[in-house]
Amino acid sequence: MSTNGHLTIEAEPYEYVFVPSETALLIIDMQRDFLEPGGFGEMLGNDVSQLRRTIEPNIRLLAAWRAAGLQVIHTREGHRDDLMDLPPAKKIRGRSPTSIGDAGPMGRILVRGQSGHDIIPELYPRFGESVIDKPGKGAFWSTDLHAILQHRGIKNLVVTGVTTEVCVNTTVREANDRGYDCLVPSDCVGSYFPEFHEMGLKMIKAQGGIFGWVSHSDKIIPALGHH
Ligand code: C5J
Repeated sequence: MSTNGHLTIEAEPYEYVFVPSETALLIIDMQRDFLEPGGFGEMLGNDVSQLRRTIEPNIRLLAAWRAAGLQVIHTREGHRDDLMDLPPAKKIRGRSPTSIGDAGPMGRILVRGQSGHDIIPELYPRFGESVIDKPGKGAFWSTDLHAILQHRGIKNLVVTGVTTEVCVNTTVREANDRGYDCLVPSDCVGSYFPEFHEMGLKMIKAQGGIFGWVSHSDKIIPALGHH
């Protein structure tokens, strides 16, 4: 529904209202090392099919978002080549014999410039779409994302990507504290652990939308046609 330039999307815990020109699509960490068979995620024993089911809905939403001429921002989790921004605690967490910065199946693991760190070809950023390289789970910490959003007049974020309970949830919480209204399409986010995905979404929309709203790309894409 479109009223006075505002679009209304069916969502939980209640409808989500936004002005398209003040809303960015923020795609979190759709990186080869997390999603592709043979990548770092799978090397750790994770089932990448749980994340790969988000690719098709993200392709559709991104295409509709681009066709509507709206702003798109991508993020990548990773570190400097010299690892000077890698907290020692993050390096040793998990006690894995192979960790961030080491040689992995697609180059050095989560190091900027390596092929495994880059965004999957299906959702590759286009010219004019900002890419935020983030050293942490949240997209705001130690990045210029907030400055970019402020300069571009963004008040609302549609947040997609992986993983639901880690980088998506952390980013939505950071955004919420900075005054952004976040909408998360459930089919466009995913986790290696289905139960964490489900609870991650519940946490966002609980208590009257304590961190934001949850909907589905099938609700968002048709609405963009009215923009
Ligand atoms: C993200 C992670 N992107 N699970 N990272 O969620 O470590």
